[in-house]
Amino acid sequence: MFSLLKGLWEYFFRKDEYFVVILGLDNAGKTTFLETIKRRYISNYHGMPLEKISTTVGLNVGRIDVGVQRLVLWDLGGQQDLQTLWNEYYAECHGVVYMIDSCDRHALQISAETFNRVIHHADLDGAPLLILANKQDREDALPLTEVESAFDTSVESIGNRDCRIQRVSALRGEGVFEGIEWLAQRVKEKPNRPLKPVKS
Ligand SMILES: Nc1nc2c(ncn2[C@@H]2O[C@H](COP(=O)(O)OP(=O)(O)OP(=O)(O)O)[C@@H](O)[C@H]2O)c(=O)[nH]1
Ligand SMILES: [Mg+2]
Repeated sequence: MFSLLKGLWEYFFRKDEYFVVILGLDNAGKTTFLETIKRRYISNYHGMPLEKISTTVGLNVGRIDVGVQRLVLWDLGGQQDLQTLWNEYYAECHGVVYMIDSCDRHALQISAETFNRVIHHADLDGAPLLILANKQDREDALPLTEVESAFDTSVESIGNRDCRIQRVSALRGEGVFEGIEWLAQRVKEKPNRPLKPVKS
């Protein structure tokens, strides 16, 4: 009887855990995005003021519950010498957030090439891709159509995996929640690798 009740308890209160990497060049706004997400989804979370965030050298982790799903978000440093560490996280990853600085015209092409390299990695086959054109609160931000055209060369490599590109302001929290909820839905519907159930 006890094991039946325990089984039922676990069935109803079990959360599936999905791992998501947040990638993009340095200064794109990845850590700001993660902090904004944590403030929304973690009750009583008091992170550091957004304007005090500095460049990431290691890894920032966020665990959030979106409905019955738990997302573990890995925010990695985007500086060039740190990018070599990114692929150490791919083997466990269910989804990718790729962050672009829409105001940095000079870095846009490099960002697109970096994205192209990321999506060619075999460990990310089938992983849904959420591409965020960030800093859209600024007047000098490129419109989404211009950001999109820089990423056109990746269309073939994206193939039929789920992909969404949208405008956001990580700083103001505009667009970010719709984005993360879309990704949560996609990883749930078509997981690219086995899940690790966790208890509430
Ligand atoms: N205006 C504006 N500034 C932003 C936005 N998101 C981030 N920033 C600013 O961009 C700068 C870099 O933000 P980070 O979140 O540290 O960028 P990052 O991608 O984590 O950078 P690395 O850790 O070096 O890879 C900071 O000064 C942020 O305040 C945004 O949506 N709008
Ligand atoms: Mg960072």
